[in-house]
Amino acid sequence: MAAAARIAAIGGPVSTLSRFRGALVGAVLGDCVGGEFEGAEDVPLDRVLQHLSGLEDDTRGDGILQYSDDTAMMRCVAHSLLTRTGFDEQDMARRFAKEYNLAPGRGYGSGVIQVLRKLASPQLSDVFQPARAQFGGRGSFGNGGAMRAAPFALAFRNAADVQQYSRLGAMLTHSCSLGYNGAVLQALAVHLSLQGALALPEEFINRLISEMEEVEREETAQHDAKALNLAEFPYCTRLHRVKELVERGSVSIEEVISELGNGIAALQSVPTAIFCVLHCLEPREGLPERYGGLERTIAYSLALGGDTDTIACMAGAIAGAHYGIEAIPQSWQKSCEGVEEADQLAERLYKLYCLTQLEEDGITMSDSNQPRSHSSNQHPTHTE
Ligand code: R7I
Ligand code: MG
Repeated sequence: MAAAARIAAIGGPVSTLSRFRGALVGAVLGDCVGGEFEGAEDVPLDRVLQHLSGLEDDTRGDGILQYSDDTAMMRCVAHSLLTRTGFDEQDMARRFAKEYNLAPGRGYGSGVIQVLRKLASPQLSDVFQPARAQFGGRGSFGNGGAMRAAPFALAFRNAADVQQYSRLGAMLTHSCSLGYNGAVLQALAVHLSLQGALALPEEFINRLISEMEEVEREETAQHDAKALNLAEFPYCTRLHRVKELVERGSVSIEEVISELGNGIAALQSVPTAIFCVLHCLEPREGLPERYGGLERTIAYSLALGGDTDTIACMAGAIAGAHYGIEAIPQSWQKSCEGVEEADQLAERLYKLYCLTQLEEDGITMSDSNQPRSHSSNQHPTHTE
């Protein structure tokens, strides 16, 4: 293991830039590597390890594992935040539609395709409207908003902005609160991880629970939970379960799946991804000793089966923000399409992030450098 990776593995200092790069590269890696087992019900650990050791084979060529809709949409989010130096719903919606049009075969969810087609219409003025029409007017609860949420944590410095804009960004396709609150939770987890909060895992999960308590107190969240026959505060309930499972330490794959889920719904995958990261902070039986925490997290996410690419993508972003880019094996990076671009986007988002620090410190910069909202409709309502 390289010296920097060793330092990251033992929890030593990881630079903020390294964390930014780790977050986006980790997400792309999880998506590409996880595609192999997407939808599989039973994934033996041996098969996961065989798949991962195949990445170390130099003769297989670069970029052989292609990314899916998770990365395709995450790229759109990052490009939009950078180009508009903040959130601009029109620009982001246009990019989603254009990307889908250019490469429709990336494995998009069957419902979201209708939204992306409508977003392509030049006549459309309210870009949140197509998402509101989904699933009989309730909106999607899929994990498509959460899978692309990481760049919001890199673009905005404070938790309130991360929450507000990750929510709006998700609402372009997912207007059910279970869908967009999954994106808020994922963005908050990356936000905390970028700040080194995983060094104290219990505080990390407690912070997420208390933030989500506020988020889920909202009337729409309460209403949606009831309409879908879920417990009140569904994300908080799952996060408490995550905490219990982490505290227990030894837990079977079957228990994790039955307690947290491994499905395409955001509620059945975002808390699961957070669990994967927390569980793999320590070495785990069955995983090679030479693996660092990032490798363990990705391998473990794949072994859960189900929506493996998306769970590994989300876990990869949170873990990558914790361990930093140096912890991600070069051979793994080389095997995945889109890693280089993700790395460049992370560096550019880091520069934007640093500029806002200067702003906050009172050093005047041009207005155009400050992340902000271009949103004309910051709080879209749920009525048509
Ligand atoms: O959420 P979304 O973008 O899909 C993302 C997933 C990721 O795993 C990707 O890797 C890709 O594989 O798909 O797409 P949606 O179509 O909005 O939601 C995904 C699926 O969740 C839908 O196709 C439905 O099966 C289900 N779903 C719902 N079913 C019933 N009622 C989402 N919302 C509802 C609902 O309200
Ligand atoms: Mg998926």
